[in-house]
Amino acid sequence: MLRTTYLWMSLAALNIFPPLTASATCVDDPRRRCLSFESEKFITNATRTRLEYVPRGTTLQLSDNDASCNRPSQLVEANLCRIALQIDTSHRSGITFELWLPDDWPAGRLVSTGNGGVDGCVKYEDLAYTTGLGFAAMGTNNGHNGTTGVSFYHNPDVLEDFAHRALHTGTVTAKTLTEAFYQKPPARSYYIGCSLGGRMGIKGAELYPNDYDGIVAGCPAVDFNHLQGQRAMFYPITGPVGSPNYISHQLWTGLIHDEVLKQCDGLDGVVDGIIEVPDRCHFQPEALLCASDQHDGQCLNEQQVEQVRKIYAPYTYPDGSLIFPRMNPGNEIQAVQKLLAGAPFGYSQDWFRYVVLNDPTWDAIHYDSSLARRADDLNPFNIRTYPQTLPAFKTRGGKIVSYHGGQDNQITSFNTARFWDHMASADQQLHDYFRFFRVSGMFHCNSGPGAWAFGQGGGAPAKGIAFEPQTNVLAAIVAWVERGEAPETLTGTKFVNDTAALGIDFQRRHCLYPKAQTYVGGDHKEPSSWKCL
Ligand SMILES: *[C@@H]1O[C@H](CO)[C@@H](O)[C@H](O)[C@H]1NC(C)=O
Ligand SMILES: *[C@@H]1O[C@H](CO)[C@@H](O)[C@H](O)[C@H]1NC(C)=O
Ligand SMILES: *[C@@H]1O[C@H](CO)[C@@H](O)[C@H](O)[C@H]1NC(C)=O
Ligand SMILES: [Ca+2]
Repeated sequence: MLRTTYLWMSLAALNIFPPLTASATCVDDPRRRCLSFESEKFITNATRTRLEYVPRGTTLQLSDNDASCNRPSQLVEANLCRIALQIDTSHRSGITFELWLPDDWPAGRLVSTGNGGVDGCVKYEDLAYTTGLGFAAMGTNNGHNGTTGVSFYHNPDVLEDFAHRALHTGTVTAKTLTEAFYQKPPARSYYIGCSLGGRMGIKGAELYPNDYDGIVAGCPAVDFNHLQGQRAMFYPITGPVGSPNYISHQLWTGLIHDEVLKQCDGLDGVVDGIIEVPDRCHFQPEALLCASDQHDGQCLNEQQVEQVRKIYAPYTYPDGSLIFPRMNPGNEIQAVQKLLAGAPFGYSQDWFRYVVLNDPTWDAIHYDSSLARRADDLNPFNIRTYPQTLPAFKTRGGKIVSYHGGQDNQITSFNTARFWDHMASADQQLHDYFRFFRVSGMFHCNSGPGAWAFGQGGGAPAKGIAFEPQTNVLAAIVAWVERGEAPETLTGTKFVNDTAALGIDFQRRHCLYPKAQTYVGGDHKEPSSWKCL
């Protein structure tokens, strides 16, 4: 600050700029500080691609962003300095790096944001969300542009960026530049991400324990190689659209989903479209088997029942050992869009084509479990991300909060429970630094019939709820790191019609795993009608 003021005074003394009124000077200072910041000088092998001062309320046009990222513009929620660099990570790879530095930075918090799928897309919505809360915020393209994995093909350096290096490079760079810009280092460093981004957070704790004080790792894609195998499994089971015994979208959404709810919704004592405790739901598809004289199309034949049974079963190798836990029942309406669409699942197909098999023509219909083993044996750059202990992260006082929706349609929540159990089996005190909340009635990372909005980012509504540890997961990790207040529950909010402006429909206090949400009577929309037992 002193340096900028001095610079400004000396430039003014040289009469380079026209005279300004006192108030104009105030408004102008942050802009000037921003536009004179030569970020690239602090970083090896970096090229500046953007430096702009962005006032709150600006809609940034992201016209050079890869179209497949589907982020053409972003509303900015704070006055900030936007810095973009291109940073080499090797002679044939690099990251697109964005750092947004708000004018007001009272708490000195830095947050790094994650990516999704197999993508290379900066989550601009998370940069906007967190800078709106006063964080300095960083995001990268994870080493490549766009939503496919084609860039991995014959370029292990791009793959290494994706596995761990892009985020770490971005985080270290962000720390350096944040300190240079504000003339003081970040007081705390956080991470927020979901799905692949959840895996990135856990990988950070595993490989770079000093990067973050607090990590929000939503619906994490941990045990990544097996996850890609499991998600490739569905297409050979369903076959392409129109295959013999193909189960149509209509049957999934109209018949099977309704039957899942019929069997499982009420198990928690309240028929509300939400399966509170998915562990208790063991869907029996034979209930839908056609009677011998039934010809109305609202039933399944034996082969279809067998398909559904396979789809909901734990995924195992031929010897019976587990590859990946079973899917979440109740996700059908969303799952038919991708995993059960009678088409290859893009992320898995890309992973096998461009990483595991090096064969861009490989047809995902030929997937079988031997390829899950092959992927996990290959395990490039240890992307697996399935640690049993995180000793260095724990020792330095790092904290992790994870959450996972109980009706997830892309990564089963049973895997996050398995992961937490896996770590708990090596550390009786795991809750001291790693807490997992099961969010009932949430699909993948957001949306669903449950109380699913809790400040997780990714465009989820957060304005209608307080930035408090009870109701906002980012506030929860901050409170845990900065004040030692460990979260006991995570209150989710269901907005009317999922629209914050329409007000709150209901809230629910999601339980700290392994506690289970339990109805104790009264209006089911009241949080007090439920207890974590
Ligand atoms: C990715 O896109 C950015 C623009 O958003 C561009 O500057 C960069 O060169 C691209 N990177 C690659 C590897 O194509
Ligand atoms: C940075 O650039 C120098 C000089 O071109 C090169 O020797 C070095 O390998 C580069 N480092 C990285 C990480 O790309
Ligand atoms: C709820 O949202 C749907 C879909 O966005 C919309 O068609 C409908 O009008 C909304 N209803 C209300 C009450 O706002
Ligand atoms: Ca229910």
